[in-house]
Amino acid sequence: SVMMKPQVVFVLGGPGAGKGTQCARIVENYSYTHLSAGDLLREERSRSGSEFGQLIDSFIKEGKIVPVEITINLLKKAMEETMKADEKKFRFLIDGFPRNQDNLQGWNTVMDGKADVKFVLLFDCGNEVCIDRCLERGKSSGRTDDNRESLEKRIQTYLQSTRPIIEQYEKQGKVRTIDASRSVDEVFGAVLHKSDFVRL
Ligand code: UP5
Ligand code: MG
Repeated sequence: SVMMKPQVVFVLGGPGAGKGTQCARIVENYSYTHLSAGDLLREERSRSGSEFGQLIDSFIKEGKIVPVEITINLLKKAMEETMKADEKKFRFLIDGFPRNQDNLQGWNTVMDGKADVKFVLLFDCGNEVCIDRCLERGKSSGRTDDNRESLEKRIQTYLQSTRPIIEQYEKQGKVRTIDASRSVDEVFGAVLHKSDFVRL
């Protein structure tokens, strides 16, 4: 049998914009696998024997973007393992990546010719909405970056480093922008309207 080339949708948007929530909804309805770069980094941080635990921990708290060598290996491994377990699972939502020029270069270097990026799904909402959602979640999430100090830094990183990446994809006509400030159901309705996900 022939291995399919991974088909990728990058899912971007500010901290707390609802990337993870909407990816979960998409996965319930369509044959996509959700890979959150942040979740993979948090898993790697807590893996005993990881040589990167300390580094990841401090970068996340500071809202800084981890060097791509670490992130791309986690993503590549997760994609390979998914496809190895089930060759029909070659469609991926890659959530929270690429976040800066280093990420984009790393992706292009490692994945060149090995995956197709179909489009970027952008969850767009104001900084205040982002901050409020993360602070609310912070009451129970246990995430070390759901506090006001880290959030200010995450927002700055998003504006300074991630927005320019989104603009590059916009120039290629690859960005589908969703108003993420509405309810979860309304946002998901807009996702369905703007995307052409393949039914299960
Ligand atoms: N919520 C969701 N949708 C809602 C709606 N429509 N109305 C009301 N509430 C809504 O949602 C956040 C919260 O809001 C939840 O409580 C939810 O119920 C509610 P969620 O779906 O989790 O939003 P999401 O966009 O996924 O928020 P997240 O905090 O995960 O975004 P970040 O981009 O900040 O976090 P991520 O995990 O991607 O990255 C964390 C850190 O890891 C980064 O800051 C960085 O340090 C590091 N990182 C890298 O270095 N490299 C990478 O490639 C990726 C991450
Ligand atoms: Mg998330």
